[in-house]
Amino acid sequence: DFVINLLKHPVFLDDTYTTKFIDTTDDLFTFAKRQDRATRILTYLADISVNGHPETAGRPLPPAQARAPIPPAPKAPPAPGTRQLLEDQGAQAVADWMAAQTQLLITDTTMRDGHQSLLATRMRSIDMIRVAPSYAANLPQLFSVECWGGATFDVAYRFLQECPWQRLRDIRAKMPNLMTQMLLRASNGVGYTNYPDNVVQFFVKQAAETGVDVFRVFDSLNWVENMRVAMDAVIDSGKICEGTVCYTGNMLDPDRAKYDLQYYVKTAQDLKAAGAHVLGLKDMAGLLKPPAARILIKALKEEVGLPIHFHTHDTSGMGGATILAAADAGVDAVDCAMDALSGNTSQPTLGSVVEALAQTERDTGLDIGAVRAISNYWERVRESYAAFESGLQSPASEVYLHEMPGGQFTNLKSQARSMGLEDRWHEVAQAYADVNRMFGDIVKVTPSSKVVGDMALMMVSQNLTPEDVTNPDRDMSFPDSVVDMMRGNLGQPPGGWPQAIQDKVLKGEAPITDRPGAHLEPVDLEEVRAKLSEELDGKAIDDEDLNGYLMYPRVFTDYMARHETYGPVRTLPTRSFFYGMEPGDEISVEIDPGKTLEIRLLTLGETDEKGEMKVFFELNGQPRQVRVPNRK
Ligand code: BTN
Ligand code: 3PY
Ligand code: ZN
Repeated sequence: DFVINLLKHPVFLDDTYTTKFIDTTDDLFTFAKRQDRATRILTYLADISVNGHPETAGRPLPPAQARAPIPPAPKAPPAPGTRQLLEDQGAQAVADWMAAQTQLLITDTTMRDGHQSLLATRMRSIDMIRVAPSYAANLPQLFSVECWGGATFDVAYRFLQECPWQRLRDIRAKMPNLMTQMLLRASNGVGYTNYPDNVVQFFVKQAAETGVDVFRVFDSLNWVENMRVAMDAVIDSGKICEGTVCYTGNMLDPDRAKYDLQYYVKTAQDLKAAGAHVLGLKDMAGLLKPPAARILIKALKEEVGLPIHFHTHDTSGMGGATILAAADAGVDAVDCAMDALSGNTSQPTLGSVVEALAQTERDTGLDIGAVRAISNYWERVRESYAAFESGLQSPASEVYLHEMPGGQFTNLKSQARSMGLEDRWHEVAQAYADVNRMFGDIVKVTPSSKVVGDMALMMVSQNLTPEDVTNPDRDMSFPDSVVDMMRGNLGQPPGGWPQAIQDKVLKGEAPITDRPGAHLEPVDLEEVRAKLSEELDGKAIDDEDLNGYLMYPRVFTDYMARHETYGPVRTLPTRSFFYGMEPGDEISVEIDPGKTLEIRLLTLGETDEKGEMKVFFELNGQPRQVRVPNRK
């Protein structure tokens, strides 16, 4: 029946359909027991209302008196911004313009790193899309809005039951004058492992097409050799390639001479030679101190000659000072998060940087009133995510000991909690530092940071000292991620891996020392597409879905299966998504532009002998009931 409906449908006949068409065209499903989207959404709401959401169980609740977030009204039609410059004149013109500016350019990271670092990456698309028009209208001077990549890609599928590509497409459409920005882990794509070259190329091409303008490309060991495939793909797409060096260690400390000024200048020069339009300086843990920033930025400006975009985290509480020092030294652009999602493991506070530089030659040109109004929106949004707050109470200088990235810190802490190690957190921090030293002092950022974290947790949980781990006479098995990294599968750190620990981990197996991608066969994309389509009952697989599958096969197919049951739950308000509804509650859900469901929960019925509960709704004024298992 479905196939007949599909074959007869006018959109199908004129060949413009995709999987999105099937998902958004209910009349294809009117034949059968297969449920329409409204019923699927009611099923989801009933299930969460009866059983709760597994991710918020036992976690702090949003404040009882919390009010719905209302995005600030757009003050004017969006003025032309960086996006127009990119579209009209291309990537190099944007880079030239950046370098010629006197104002300090600002990237807002709230929609990516801000919530990745404070709320375990759990922010839902609807909360971003609703405020995107306010950004476009009221802050057209922003350099870019970081809203994609990093951990947001898999978390969207895995935990939020939404399509990351759709998020990108929607944000892009609502901010036609601002450049969107993503974080790309070079050959590791948006995953934790090295992908075949053609998968990386296919992913970049799709991201550019769906809506990314600026690609911040980094490698988790700063190995430029392993960044070229991704960088070339970005350059070929016509978008901006921000070739990025990660900052680690302590540049002014002679005992950490591996990462000294010369190291950064040389790596930056290599990135320029590899074709970067802009130099990214990524201080993922927030280790760059103000005096070192002055020296480093000045040297990079003079000796490399690319415009510089600086990223840091405020874990130490010193991030704002480092930004001001970098601004003094001539940095071109910096990353900040909107006030309500800034500070601690997130980026420094956007409004405060705007205020600090107002009436100086580096005045950002941003309207501080507009910043505050948008931040007030985020403040209310944040309340709905109380379950994902880390409980971190203050900045801490301990970050200079452990050097954990801001995006990993709260994550590792909750992993430690789930292993019963929360009250030994400071030991985990010390072990993390010890592991770094054992591994030869490496850059720690996804995925290398995850490897260090895995090893640190193992040491604390098994009460192992660094001497135990390095002792060649003491046999032990290492976490898979450690073995994989020592095999060379994340690439090479400067100077290679320390021989003794590598030998111990690999137990005689020979590592690779060239690019991991050189050992991976290209994937036959059409063959994978056909197999996936078959696995999904003949569903048409477009390039976005195929890319999702290539990055995360299981995560993607699990998502698709749940999508069959629950429908477009991305359109639910965040409160209802995580907590369901109470009898008497009423919500509006726009499942398509102009197509709104008015949903009211009437009552929860009895649980029957099969353990199922009947849940009574009113849907657009009509009574509807659905049955869901009562698992309580
Ligand atoms: C809807 O809102 O109706 C659809 C939301 C779910 C996204 C589907 S699932 C796979 C496919 N890929 C997309 O980008 N969107 C659809
Ligand atoms: C990521 O790769 O997700 C990061 O945020 C690294 O800092
Ligand atoms: Zn970051």
